[in-house]
Amino acid sequence: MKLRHLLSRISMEIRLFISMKTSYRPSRVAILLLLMIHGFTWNAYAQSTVTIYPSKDNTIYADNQSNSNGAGEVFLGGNNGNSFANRGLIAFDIAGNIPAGAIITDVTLRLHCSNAAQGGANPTDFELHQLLEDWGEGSSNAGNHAGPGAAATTGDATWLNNFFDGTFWTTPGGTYQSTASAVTTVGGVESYSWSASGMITDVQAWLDQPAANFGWILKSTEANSYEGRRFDSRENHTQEFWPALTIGYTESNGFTPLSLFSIFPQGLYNGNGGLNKAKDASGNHFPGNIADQVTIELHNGSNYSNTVYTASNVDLDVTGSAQIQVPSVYNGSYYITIIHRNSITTVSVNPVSFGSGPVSFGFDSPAKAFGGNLLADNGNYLIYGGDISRDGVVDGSDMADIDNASTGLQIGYYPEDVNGDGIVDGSDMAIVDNNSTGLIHFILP
Ligand SMILES: [Ca+2]
Ligand SMILES: [Ca+2]
Ligand SMILES: [Ca+2]
Repeated sequence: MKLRHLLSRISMEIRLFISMKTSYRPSRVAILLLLMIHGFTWNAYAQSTVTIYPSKDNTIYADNQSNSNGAGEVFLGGNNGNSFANRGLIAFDIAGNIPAGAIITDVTLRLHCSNAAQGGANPTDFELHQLLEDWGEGSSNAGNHAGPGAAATTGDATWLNNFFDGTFWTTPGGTYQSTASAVTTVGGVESYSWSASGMITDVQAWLDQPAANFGWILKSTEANSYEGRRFDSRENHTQEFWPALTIGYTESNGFTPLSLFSIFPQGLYNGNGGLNKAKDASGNHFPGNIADQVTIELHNGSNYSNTVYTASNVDLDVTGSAQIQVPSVYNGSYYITIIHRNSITTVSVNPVSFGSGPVSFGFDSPAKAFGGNLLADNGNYLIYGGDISRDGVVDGSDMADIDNASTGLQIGYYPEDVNGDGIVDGSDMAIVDNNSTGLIHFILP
C-alpha cells in the first residue's frame, strides 16, 4: 500500500474513532496501521553505528625531516630515545560513510599498539589534535621496524612537507589545533581507545564540511625520551589491528521530535502531578489518556514577535506531556510557547536549540518559564488559568464571560469551563477571581 493511501486510511479511521457518532470500533487493520505509524514516527530518528578504517595514515619524523612511512604496516608516535618526536597522521572518509545531515553522537578511535619503548614501562599520554592542513600518503615503506622512516616519495607527508616535495606545512611538524580533542594514556602492547566530546565536534565538522577533513595528528606530550609507541596502520597484514573509527549518529529523516513535559494548565490540575480529563455534556471530551489539547508555537530566538512554526490541536495527556514532530528545516533556536484554551500563554525562559537531535523541554520549575510565570503547587508548577478571552490577562472581562455562561447554565466543552468539568459555574469563577486579584498576565520575551 502506498504511504499516501495508508495515511489517508489511518486519518479516516482516527476521525471515525474520535467522532464517536456510531458504535464504531477500530478494525484490527486500523490498530495495526496505527502501530506501524507509531513505529514509523519513532524510527524517524534512527540511531546507527558504523565502523570505518582510515583513508590514509602516515608518520612524520622530527629527526629525519625528509622521511616518511606512507605504505608501511605501522606508524609511530612519541619521543624516541634521543628525544626526537615522531608523530602519526590519520584520516577517515566521514562524508563517504555517514549520510549528510546526520547528527554525530559518539566517536571512538581504536588503535593497536604493537611495540612500546622499554616495554611500555613509561605510560605516556597520547593526544589527538585536529589537523588544519591537508597531507599525503605516498609509497615510502620503512618496514616493520619503522624507527628512522624511509625516504619520502612523491606526495608523502614529512616533518616539513605536507606533500613531498612540493608544498610545506605552515608549521613544521604538522599544522594542527592546539587544543587536543582527546587524550589516552598508552602503556604496553594492546589496543587503546580515544573517545571524547572533542572528537564528536571534529567528526561532525568533517561531515558537514568534507573539504576541511584532514584527520588527526597523534602525538605524545613529547616531554621525555623513550616514550615512543608503534601503532598498526591500515596497511597492516592483520586487519583486526587496523585503526578503527566507530561513529554513532542519528538521522532526522526530516523531523525533530519535540517532547514537552510538566505542562499543567491550572484548571485541569488534579493536585497530584497530573491532569483531569476535560469534559463535555456527555463525559470525557477526548479519548484515551488525552486530557485536553494545546497549541505549540516556536518563536524566533532573537525576535519573539516572529512565529516560525505552529502546531495546533496537539494532544496533552493526563501526565502533562505532549509530543510533536518539528520539520527539521527549523534548526535554529526558538522560544517554545504553550497556548491553552483558557490559560495564560507561557513561554520557555530561553530559546531552545533545535537541529542537534530530539528536544525535550518541561515547565517543571519557575526557572524554565520566561518571567518565572508559573504557579507553585506542592512541588509542581502550573500554567496560570482563567484567561478565557485569551488577551494575555486574567481580569474582569474573563469574569464577565463566566458570569454570562453560568447564567445560561452552559454545559459542554467551553473555554469558560476553566476547571474542565463540563459545567460553567462558581468553581471556574473562583480560579479567575484569584488570578485576577493577583493581576496574573502573560510575560513574553
Ligand atoms: Ca599508511
Ligand atoms: Ca483575559
Ligand atoms: Ca467548571
